[in-house]
Amino acid sequence: MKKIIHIDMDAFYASVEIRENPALRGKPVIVGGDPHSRGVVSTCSYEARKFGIHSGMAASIAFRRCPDAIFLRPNFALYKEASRKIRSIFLDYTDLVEPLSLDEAYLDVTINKRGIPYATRTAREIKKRIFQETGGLTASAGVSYNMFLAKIASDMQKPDGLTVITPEDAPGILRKLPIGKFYGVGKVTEKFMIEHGIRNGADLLRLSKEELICTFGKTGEYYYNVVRGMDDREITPEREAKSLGTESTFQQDITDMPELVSFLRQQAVEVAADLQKHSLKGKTITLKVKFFDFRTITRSRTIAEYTNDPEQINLVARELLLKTEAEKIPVRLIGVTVSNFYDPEPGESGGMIQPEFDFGEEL
Ligand code: TTP
Ligand code: MG
Repeated sequence: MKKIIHIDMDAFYASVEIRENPALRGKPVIVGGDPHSRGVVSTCSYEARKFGIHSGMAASIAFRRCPDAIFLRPNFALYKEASRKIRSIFLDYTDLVEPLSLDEAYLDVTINKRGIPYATRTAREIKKRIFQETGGLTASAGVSYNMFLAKIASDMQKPDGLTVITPEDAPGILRKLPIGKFYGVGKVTEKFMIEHGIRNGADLLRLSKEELICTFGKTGEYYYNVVRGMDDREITPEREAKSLGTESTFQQDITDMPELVSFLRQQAVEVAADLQKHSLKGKTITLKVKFFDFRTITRSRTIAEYTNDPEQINLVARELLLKTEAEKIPVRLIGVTVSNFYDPEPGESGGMIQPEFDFGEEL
């Protein structure tokens, strides 16, 4: 039997914002668009959820429900940074990691790199490391014997939950599960199903495979199986990255060159470790610097030999840094990326795929 963990960060964007500004802790915090125009809520803290506020809602409605809430615009670079950290933690346990979004991933830990015999213990350790290594963000974990059930489990005791669904538990949980909570059932399908008397797993169980296929096509077969706790999907690891990098936004802009140089060294060490973890070597080293006024520059150099050596990456990145105006202009963010990988089987890996934690879409 497989051992699958699903990890989902709690109130992700909002939690990152609260970490950045601890004065927000305990308050209703809403991340999204402008409440006084046509903005939409991306997410909100659990305190805001008590007012009936949720993702996807018009921010103006959220404002009416809780005028005292703190409304923030999203800061994607920060979320990507946290996402990159959690993914690197996952890879310490298994290469079979399938991210669903910035804050969510499936892990197959049937065989895990640390030799931990229990998936539950692995999940507990991952949660703890996420907390420690992202500056106090919490995640909820679900543990089960397939992807469908692991995802249901992670949602059962949010926030900061750890839920296991065993083969014995599964039938009872699935019978009670509201139809909208079945992964793959979106708002439209949910409405359709409820209109046809399918409100939960128990209702779904009454339908034959033929009826379901007739109504929903191939998805019907999926519904038939998952409501019986059957899901034989395999975890598909992230498509091969074409670059690996890291970046840090500083709490306060930095003007001191030695301090920047020392940050850069840390980043070179991190990137090198990531490359080694993936058994990759690259030839092009790119430095990214964002100044206090958000002006962003990137500088690259391609070296003669493929490398994943922290010293060599650091050396090149530092030379690139010394040629920038970083000494004169306060720096808000720096990052190092290595690309141009050695590819033993050219053609295997498809086109240019930029991982999400590569350069952000910010200015
Ligand atoms: P979710 O995991 O769905 O939500 P969440 O992490 O904020 O809260 P929780 O998991 O504790 O219920 O989504 C992850 C992030 O994706 C979320 O923080 C913001 C973003 N998001 C949107 O921008 N729009 C949306 O409609 C949703 C659902 C999420
Ligand atoms: Mg989440």
